[in-house]
Amino acid sequence: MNAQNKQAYVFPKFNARRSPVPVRRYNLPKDFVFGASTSAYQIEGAIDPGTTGRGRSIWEDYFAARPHMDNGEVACDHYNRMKEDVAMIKRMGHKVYRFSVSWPRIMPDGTGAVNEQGLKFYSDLVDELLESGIEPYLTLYHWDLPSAMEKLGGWTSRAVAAHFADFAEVVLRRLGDRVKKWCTFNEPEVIVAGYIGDGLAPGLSNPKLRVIVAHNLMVAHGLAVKRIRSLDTAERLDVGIVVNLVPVEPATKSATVAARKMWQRNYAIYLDGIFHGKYSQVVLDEAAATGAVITDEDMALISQPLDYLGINWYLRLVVNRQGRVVKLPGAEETLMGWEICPAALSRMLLSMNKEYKLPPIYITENGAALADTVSDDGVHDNRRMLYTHEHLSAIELAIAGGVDMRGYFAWSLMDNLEWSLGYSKTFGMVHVDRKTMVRTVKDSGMWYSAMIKANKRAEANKRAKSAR
Ligand code: PNW
Repeated sequence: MNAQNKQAYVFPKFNARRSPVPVRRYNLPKDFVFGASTSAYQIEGAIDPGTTGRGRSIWEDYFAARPHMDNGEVACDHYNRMKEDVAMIKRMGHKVYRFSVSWPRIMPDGTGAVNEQGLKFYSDLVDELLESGIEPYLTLYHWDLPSAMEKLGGWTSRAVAAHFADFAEVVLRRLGDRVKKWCTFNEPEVIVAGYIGDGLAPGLSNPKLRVIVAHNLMVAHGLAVKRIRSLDTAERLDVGIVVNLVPVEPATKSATVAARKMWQRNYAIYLDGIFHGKYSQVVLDEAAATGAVITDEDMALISQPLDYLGINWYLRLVVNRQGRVVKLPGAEETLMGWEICPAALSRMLLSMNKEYKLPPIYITENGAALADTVSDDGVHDNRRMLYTHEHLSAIELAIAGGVDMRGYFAWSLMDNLEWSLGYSKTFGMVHVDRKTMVRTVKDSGMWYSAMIKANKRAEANKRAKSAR
């Protein structure tokens, strides 16, 4: 297919006056930004080293060992449709776009030689975004580790942490003149899952690695932050990290201790390291039992000040006194089996704000895998529209309670490779036809777009009034 006959994207009609979900102005701070997130491996495709110069990642290894699964060979073919995709994002009215760069695309062996073709792809993407009035939010690592790095021990290895900082420098030297928002890691907790046994690359299942990998990732984060700040342009840049947080709520009062421990062990470990400069006792006990080495020097690296915190929010968990997850009667779930519970997002943000001295916060991912209705007149997904509205309302509540929230990114811009779950779990606000690759903005995407416009208009009116 050449560029001319490629039908890029479809915008069905959407009548905001008939919308089942309100298109309204939320009470948000001025300059609050709206956009969507993606990640390199989930959308790019073009993983063939012969034509792209890209190196192999642990996900090719993972899928090679599991040939029955969907894989990332084509994904959304974004590598070949980047310009059309940016045009679509612009037309949707998004002001920001969060994406990740692929380490093996930029440095095929993880260290040493740089693949200019790969680096240029991201440089072109950034130019295209800026020319379209969209601010890029760049994530350095969203799970596609070069295979060569896994051979060194992957995220159990300090050498890999050091190579990561070098990789960060390569990207920064090329894009640091245009990208202002930098993120080291996406979801350390889920990266750890790939080592302790939860169906993600590299596909290990050794529970003893939990704290070792978690801590090493935080050291890698610290090294990268330090490196970025040491480079000339660094004062102008905002550097942060993205963590996935799942509040653990007690089913009964007697489950309070169990709930707290699970939260500390899996999620607060990152917040404690970054914002308190020390881990909780549960984590320290596990570190001692599994041989994780944690020094004061490490903790100083990890707790360097950040310009922002990104939070990916999908679900809450409820546990009983034994610390086992229970389902509450009436709980509504997505196709991932994740409970839809926006109230828990407000509660979590408000309680975190008391417990930590937090920098500005972005919700860097939030969304739902749901069954969409694809028809001739569009792709209907009322529940996703409502889900987004409910979560924005939850954020509004947190803001009213004093939390410094700066933006919201929907997960995801478009239907993509949901890792080991393949293409069946669709989170997009844009539908992607798996055969033709044609993008169709779903009703939720049209609603989101109308909502962004309404909020921008309200903001402009407010400014005009205060100027008078
Ligand atoms: C995130 N959990 O992963 C990732 O950043 C995306 O790449 C992914 O597609 C998206 O969420 C949807 O899964 C998560 O179990 C994986 O809590 C697991 C969890 C949360 C986020």
